[in-house]
Amino acid sequence: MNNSISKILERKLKTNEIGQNIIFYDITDSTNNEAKRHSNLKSGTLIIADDQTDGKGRLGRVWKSNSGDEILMSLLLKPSVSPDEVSKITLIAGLSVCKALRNFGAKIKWPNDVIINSKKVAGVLTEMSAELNKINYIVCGIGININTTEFEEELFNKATSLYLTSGKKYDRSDILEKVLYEFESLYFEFLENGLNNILSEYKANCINLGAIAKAVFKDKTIIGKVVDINTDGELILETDNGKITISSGEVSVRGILGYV
Ligand code: BT5
Repeated sequence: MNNSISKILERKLKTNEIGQNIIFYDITDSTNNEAKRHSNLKSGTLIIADDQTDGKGRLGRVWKSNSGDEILMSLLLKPSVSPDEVSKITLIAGLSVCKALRNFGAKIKWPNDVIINSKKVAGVLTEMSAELNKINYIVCGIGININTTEFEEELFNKATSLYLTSGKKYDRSDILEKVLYEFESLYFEFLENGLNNILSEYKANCINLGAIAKAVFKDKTIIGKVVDINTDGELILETDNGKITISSGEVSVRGILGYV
């Protein structure tokens, strides 16, 4: 992607607010950091980069990229919602990517992974700046592996790209346009009605639902059956000791035998 991506994308965009202002970098530390540095800009601003030197996952983890093969993007958002609503933006972003990649058979692994053929093709990292009960801004970062031809050993068994699943290369601006379109409609629906009207679609695309899962916390692991996701976007796990409710902040959810 070179700076012409912004021009190409601008022509393709079917959104009203999301992505209407685009900032492009050949390389930056992290588009999420870049969005924070541009937090004075208007809501819906899109930061994209060809590569990151310090790509971030959740809980201090690293997001890997190969220059020019992925979509590395962050949206700056300034909704009037309370800080405890912010984790729901992660679910919306995951569902947007899943819908944009529906032709590839993409599914969601709660809360933030998009999966094709049991491997991760995309991830979402949502961050915010807030005061007591007021949000200053949210940064919703999304990484999608598009034309990546190979992954290093550590990711070999759990990561995939659109190229690796289909054998074809894609114009990243086409995929990006679809993601922004899906995101905008879900985001405005969320601002009106919360997750109420979104949840059934999220659940229909969620591979954890009904599966036995391991919820890995900092200090413990809990195994149970995923029986529901509630309107707060939390996972309900049925364990030997009854049902527990898990919010996305401090947990990784894994399949009982492997990553999914
Ligand atoms: C995520 O974290 O999945 C959030 C990823 C968000 C990345 C975007 S890129 C644009 C924006 N700017 C940033 O700096 N970040 C956002 P988490 O659930 O913690 O998953 C991280 C884990 O996924 C790592 O520990 C690896 O195991 C794996 N991983 C790393 N790079 C990957 C990749 N390119 N594809 C698939 N899996 C990857």
